[in-house]
Amino acid sequence: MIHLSDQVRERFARRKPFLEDEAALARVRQILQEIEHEGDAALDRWSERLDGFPAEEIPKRAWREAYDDLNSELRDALETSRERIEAFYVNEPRGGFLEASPEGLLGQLVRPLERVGVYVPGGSAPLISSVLMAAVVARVAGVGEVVVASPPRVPPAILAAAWVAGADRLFAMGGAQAIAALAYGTGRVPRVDKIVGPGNRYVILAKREVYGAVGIEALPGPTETLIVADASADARLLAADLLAQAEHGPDSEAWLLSPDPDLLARVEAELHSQLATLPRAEIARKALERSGLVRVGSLEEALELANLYAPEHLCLSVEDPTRWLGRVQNAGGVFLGEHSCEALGDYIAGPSHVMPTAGTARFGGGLAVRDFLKIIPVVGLSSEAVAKLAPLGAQLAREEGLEAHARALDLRAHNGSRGDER
Ligand code: HSO
Ligand code: ZN
Repeated sequence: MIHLSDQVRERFARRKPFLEDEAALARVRQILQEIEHEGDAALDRWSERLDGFPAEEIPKRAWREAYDDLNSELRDALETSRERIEAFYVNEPRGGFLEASPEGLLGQLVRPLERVGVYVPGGSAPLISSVLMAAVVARVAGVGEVVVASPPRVPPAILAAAWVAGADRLFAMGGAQAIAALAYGTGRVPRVDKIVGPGNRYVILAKREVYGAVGIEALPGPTETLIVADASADARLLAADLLAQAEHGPDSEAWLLSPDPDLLARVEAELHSQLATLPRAEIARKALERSGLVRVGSLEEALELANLYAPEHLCLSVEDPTRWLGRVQNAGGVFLGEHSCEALGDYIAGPSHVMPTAGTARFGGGLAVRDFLKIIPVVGLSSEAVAKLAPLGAQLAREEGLEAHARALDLRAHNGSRGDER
């Protein structure tokens, strides 16, 4: 399981979301087309065929009941998670007007989106935290209506989380059919302006296909972590953190990069012993087979490889982690030191755990308030500013060969002296 750095370099450099599965893409396109044209009938047909149930809206009353049925410790944990997400994002710029210049009114109008869809994957582990990690951020941004979609049967804990997050509507529907319904709208499902949230390959392909009809934040998929560790790290904690990501699914990846061969050997032994009692050991083993432990020449090389891989989660389990922060270029989120572990980030630290995967951290960041806003430039210049700028604009227009533009500007340049000419 221990690789050398040059064995992984090529692989790290070639990462991208799985977008080339032709069979899956053909199926997704069929689902999208049918739902766009037939609406609810096609939505129910695909939902029954793929998930065993027609799509259905679950009323808020049921969310409330699910919440009331939770034990009080779990309710407290959910509330604290929500409060910490709110506190983390509340200072990000939100709605309003950003003034660029005092020459009249020149600036940017910041508007929250009217309606967003939050996709929450189903699968063997119902990720209740993912409801909060997207819906609460949308709420903080001031989104008008937050519509959650999750595959049937929706577990009660997901309903309870939607209640705590303050979502507005929830539909039991999953996969490409849920993305289609949110993107195009059906009789029952309202059309949204943007869809956010992670998913499997069908969801990722569907999100990419509907982009344009609707916005998407990114294409988050199977989770992954990359830990950089030096001799100061605790092998037991490292193994626990690797397994915490590996247990998500066989497509997940968990990497440990270290220049210390003794540490790598100790972590390998720890993985074996911790796997022995892990309920999801089979899944974790598969994920670890796709990833693993890597011996690097130095911590510098580890950081270089980490930037190449662009992990969703970069964990720095080294002596003075803050010192290495300056070297981080590509990562969805950074976790400093062996105690600020990724599992804290998954649930309760504050930042949304919806982060870029599959190398997309090269160009995108984690879900945040700005993903739920749009910015509208406003131009309302004073007449002095117009008189000064219009001749310059006219020159540029004539250089482009666009005479009508130039004339429109000429008329403004003389605006101030119109009275005198008469
Ligand atoms: N690690 C996942 C989030 C999650 N973990 C939810 C547990 N529950 C993607 O960041
Ligand atoms: Zn996780």
